[in-house]
Amino acid sequence: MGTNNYLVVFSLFLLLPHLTSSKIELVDKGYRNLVIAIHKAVPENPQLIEKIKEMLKEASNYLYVATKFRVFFKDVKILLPDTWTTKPDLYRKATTETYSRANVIIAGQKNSKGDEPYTLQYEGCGKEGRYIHFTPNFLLNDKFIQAYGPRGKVFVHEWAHLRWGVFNEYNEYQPFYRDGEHYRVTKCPKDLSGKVCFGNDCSKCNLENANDPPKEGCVFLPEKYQETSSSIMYTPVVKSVNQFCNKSNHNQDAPNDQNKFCKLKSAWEVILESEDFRNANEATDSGSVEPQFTVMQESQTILCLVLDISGSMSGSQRLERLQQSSTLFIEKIAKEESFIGIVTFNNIAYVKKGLTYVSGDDVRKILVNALPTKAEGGTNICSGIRDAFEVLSEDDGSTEGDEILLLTDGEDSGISSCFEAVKTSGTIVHTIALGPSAAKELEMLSEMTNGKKYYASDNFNSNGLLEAFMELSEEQIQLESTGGTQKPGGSLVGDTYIDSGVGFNTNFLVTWQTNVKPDISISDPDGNKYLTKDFKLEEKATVGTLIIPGKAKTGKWSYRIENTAHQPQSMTISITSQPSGAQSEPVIVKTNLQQTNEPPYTVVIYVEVFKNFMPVRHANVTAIIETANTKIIPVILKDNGAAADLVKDDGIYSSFMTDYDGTGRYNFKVQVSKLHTETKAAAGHTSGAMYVQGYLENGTVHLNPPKPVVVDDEDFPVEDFVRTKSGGTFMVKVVPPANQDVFPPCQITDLSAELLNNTVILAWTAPGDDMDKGTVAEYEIRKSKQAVHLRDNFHNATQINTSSIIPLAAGSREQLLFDLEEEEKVNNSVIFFAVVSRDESLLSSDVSNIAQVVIYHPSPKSRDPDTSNQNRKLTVGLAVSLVTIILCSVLGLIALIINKRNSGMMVLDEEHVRKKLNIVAEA
Ligand SMILES: [Ca+2]
Ligand SMILES: [Ca+2]
Ligand SMILES: [Ca+2]
Repeated sequence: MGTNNYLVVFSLFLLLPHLTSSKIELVDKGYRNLVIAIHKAVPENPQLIEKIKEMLKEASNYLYVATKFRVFFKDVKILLPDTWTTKPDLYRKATTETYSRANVIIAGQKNSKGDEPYTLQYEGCGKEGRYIHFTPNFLLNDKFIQAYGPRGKVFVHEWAHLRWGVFNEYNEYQPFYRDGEHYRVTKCPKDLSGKVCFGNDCSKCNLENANDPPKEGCVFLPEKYQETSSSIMYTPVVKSVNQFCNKSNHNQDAPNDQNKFCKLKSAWEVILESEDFRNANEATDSGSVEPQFTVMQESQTILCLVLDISGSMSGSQRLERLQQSSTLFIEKIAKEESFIGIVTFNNIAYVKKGLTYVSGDDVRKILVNALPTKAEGGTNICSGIRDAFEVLSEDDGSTEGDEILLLTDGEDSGISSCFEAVKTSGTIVHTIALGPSAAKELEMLSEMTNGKKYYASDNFNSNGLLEAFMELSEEQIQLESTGGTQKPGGSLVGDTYIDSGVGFNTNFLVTWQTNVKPDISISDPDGNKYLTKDFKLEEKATVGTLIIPGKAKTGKWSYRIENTAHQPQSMTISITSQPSGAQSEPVIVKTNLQQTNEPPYTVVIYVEVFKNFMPVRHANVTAIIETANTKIIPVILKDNGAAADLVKDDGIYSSFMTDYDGTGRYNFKVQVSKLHTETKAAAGHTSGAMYVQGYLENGTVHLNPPKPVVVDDEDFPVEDFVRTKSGGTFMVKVVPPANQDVFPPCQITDLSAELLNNTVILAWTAPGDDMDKGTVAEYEIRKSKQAVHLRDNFHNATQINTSSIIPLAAGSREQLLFDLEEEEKVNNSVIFFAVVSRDESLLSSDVSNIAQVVIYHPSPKSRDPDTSNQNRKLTVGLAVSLVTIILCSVLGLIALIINKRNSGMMVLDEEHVRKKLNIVAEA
């Protein structure tokens, strides 16, 4: 019925990709344009450059073998920060490469896990990750090679996470799993040889007794030299390992992320399905795979404002807002010692100010005075860009590495005529589309140059234009940005919170609409007030700024802005601050938005909330989406490991957006806060290389130093904070028909199963009618003795009666209890479960993750009368917790069966088990 119609409609739904990191190209088997960037705070050390080169040379060879001669690293760019000494003879000037868009970052310390390399990866199986993170220490210090493997091989492990979206085959939190009457090591492939040892003693750890799980401290030590060539996603420490686990040797039983997120598929199968290989046949070895390196350095900012002054700019107070925001940019955001030029355009372009060295307030004033005050005529964006190229060439005859900030409201059919010139210019172009009519191709300029792209609606209250300008500053952290229309005598009132991680150059920026300035009052945490007279008011623009001298006091600040005009007017406030430089790193928020171009054509919003690269948990995160028709759609994002959110408590907050409002440019920002709640930053879930505790060589145990202890949450308290982050713009080209249900419920990813006596307890987070919104109509739950059967042939598996379930709203916890059938009560057998949900339009979700229970009757021997009371309790706890699902919700399990203070070794936490039993009993 509606389905065909729906497909036709959506076949036009080709959306611009939301560019998030540098685009790596694959040409003739060689990856090009891989950018490895060193963070500003890393002390200058040319040896780091050599170590990066060494690592990539080794990685290129290894990758070539691992992919059976399909790909290697052809062209690698190493980007140095501007804090390092400039050496024009050695380092080229960077063009469109930036640290924030780099594929690999070399930066500080990650978290309590110290120097462990990892890849930030949270969009799911087969999806590209965000970046790989190495610490300088990891690159410089050879002691890590023992535990992680040679750096080049580790790089390929991380590369597989980043490029192809495969996951780890080890599980730090669940190193062993029950398999019938035995325990097995969580590894791939099963035949990777080694021994499970307790320190040097390999006789104490018995895996052959289902009644007796491996003791705490028992670890698997692989043989360093063996025949097995798999697997890189387990560990490259073993010398012979140079392949990924494939269809024939993949271990589907291991409770690892690869099985969990990739539906029991092997890493190699997922890799072969990637765009890199989908259409390629096995290749033959063809010569040198040594990468070429270009060492580049960030340079001072050389930027040209390119401002639209066509006739339409005089409408909707666009020109006034352009003045407001450009003034702010020149006065507050442009860095001292940078160069700025100003070009305006309508039918033709005008150079209003050539490249000007920014030093001191007087120069800034001159630049502000050159801003346009009149709007008339047509729109020719390319003429503006061409004049900007001339301005940007004034310093060195070149536009390479320079930037353009293009602001336009205009339709311009000729915009593509300068695409080629822009592409070859080496200039980064940031675009701001103002109002609903700007040329559709505008954002292409940003995409082809790694620039940022924003959309600001004509809604004066939404502050989009100022937020866009703020985002162009690397140093400024936005705390608050809000606005509203006030009646005469009405006030915009609110609180904000300045945490100790920020506080320098704290800037309160107030805008209004008419020539009647408002009455402003700002109170610091001690009640001291800053009034209108303390603000610096711009002559031409309706904007006032207040910079708090020194470091703004930590704590709650309040503002009140009263409309003193005789007519209503719109007023906004935006509060920004800079890192205080204290020991405490500020909380950093980043946004990421993905549009799918296959059914069900959803938008997924992700927000990363980190402090010093550690996830910040339990924050309130809301995305504020402004549609093309200036409708505001708030979307609450969760870090609960359900629906769009891959992993619970990893500092990534996620949600689907299904609520469209017309085609065109949408704009979004996120508000993140943590006020009066306990929030901790903690060592979170990561996709990274495994720290191997030791290895066997000719039968002898070689132990590595113990892995740095995972520090407890208590060591990283996060104080109250607020943040606002502009996410930029995305284009919606087709919207679903308003009267048709096109969105199925989202896939359930956190199904868990437990067995208590003979009762199975299934639990999951409810999806909704439309992805994660609303309520589903029904659940279909099936079971099988084989996990793969449920995955591949769900509808033929045995159905479980779900008539007792009345579905709850999306995000609620659902539970179903039912008894085992008599014939299922076979000791040491396994039953798998999966769920599909449907909405009232009969649209079905994907098959959920697969959960399992192991039927296990403790033998009478284990109830030995000699066993102490304490031990008996443990045995009961054991019976309950060991049958707990293994394939899903690995992290959720940790709390139940693993005492995390013990480095992830298996220890039954009695209290947790008892609590769990009580919960179940109450239910
Ligand atoms: Ca230049
Ligand atoms: Ca998450
Ligand atoms: Ca639906």
